[in-house]
Amino acid sequence: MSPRPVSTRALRLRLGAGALLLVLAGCDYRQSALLSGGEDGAALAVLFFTMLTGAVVLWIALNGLFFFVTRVHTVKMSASLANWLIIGGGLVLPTVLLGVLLVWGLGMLPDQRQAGDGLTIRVTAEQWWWRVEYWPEGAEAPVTSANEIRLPVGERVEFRLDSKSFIHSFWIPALGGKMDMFPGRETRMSLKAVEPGVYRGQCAEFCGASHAWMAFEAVAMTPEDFTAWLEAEAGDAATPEGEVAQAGAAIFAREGCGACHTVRGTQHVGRVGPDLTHVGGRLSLGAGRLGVRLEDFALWVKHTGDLKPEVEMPEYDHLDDGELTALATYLEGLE
Ligand code: HEC
Ligand SMILES: [Cu+2]
Repeated sequence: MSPRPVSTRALRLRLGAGALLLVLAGCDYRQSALLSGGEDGAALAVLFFTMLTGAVVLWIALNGLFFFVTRVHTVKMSASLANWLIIGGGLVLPTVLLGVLLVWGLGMLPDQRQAGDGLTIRVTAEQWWWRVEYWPEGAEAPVTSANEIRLPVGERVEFRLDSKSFIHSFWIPALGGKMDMFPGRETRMSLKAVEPGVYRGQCAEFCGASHAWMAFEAVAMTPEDFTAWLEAEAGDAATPEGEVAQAGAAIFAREGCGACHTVRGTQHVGRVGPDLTHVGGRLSLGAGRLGVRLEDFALWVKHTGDLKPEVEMPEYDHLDDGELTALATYLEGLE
């Protein structure tokens, strides 16, 4: 039996629906600029919806007018009425409307950069990950972390941003606007999260082969949870428990991972890659590339370059499965 012929129209519809599904499959509500988990995001969402509403109203009005004069009221217009329509509708109205929008939009910019309430988070963009330092008010040394931003709700947190070698852009859509990160020049912004939750940030400036894999989790926590978390984050790494984890720690030392990675409380003090002191307590691995299950750690170490093109970490594909499991157990235990 031959398959039922499909009409071109049905085919188009199906293709359209398929394409829409594909686009929607990319949706991650945690990374929506319309979610507004914070004060700044909410202000930008209002701006967006106002502009959207304005655009829809104008579109309907203009098409309505067009329909009216071409189908309903097809008498010839006087030249002076036509002139007034062009001057009023084509020049004065858009100038006034766009002017108001411009002033309103620009007026929001200083708010996005207002001073914080005490906590400063320094973020340096690297290829392709985020070096993160927490500076509570009056601190003499930072608490170093990576690839995750945690912040207390109800407090305005100041971000100081820069970059090691390329231009990147720091963006947590649900919390606020984006800000470029330049090598050798510090930029600033501030964010006030309101709703506790896990949001997603993403580099918003094309920076090379793994740009799309340069993301992070942003966790807005109650102030009490945040204080407890920061205190734990400031502490040294947990000592490996159990034979497998200890074997993993030995492999970590033998393979020279410490040349690039710091694990506080051990002899490993490398600064080329992310601080791994509490890597097991993070929500993602490789700047949002993988999860943090045991398999993810093993996969990362063995297939780094496949997972992230041009990554600045060598691949350890000479390790056998037992060694990889041991290493992964050690890393996962670094909570
Ligand atoms: C030449 C420097 C270098 C060496 C050696 C190195 N790494 Fe890395 N490592 C990096 C860099 C750079 C990244 C960040 C990659 C990215 O996400 O773009 C990274 C990321 C990681 C991450 C993810 C961290 C996070 O915050 O998500 C883990 C885990 C890791 N490395 C483990 C290891 C282990 C285990 C070894 C040894 C077997 C090792 N690394 C050796 C440079 C290195
Ligand atoms: Cu980028």
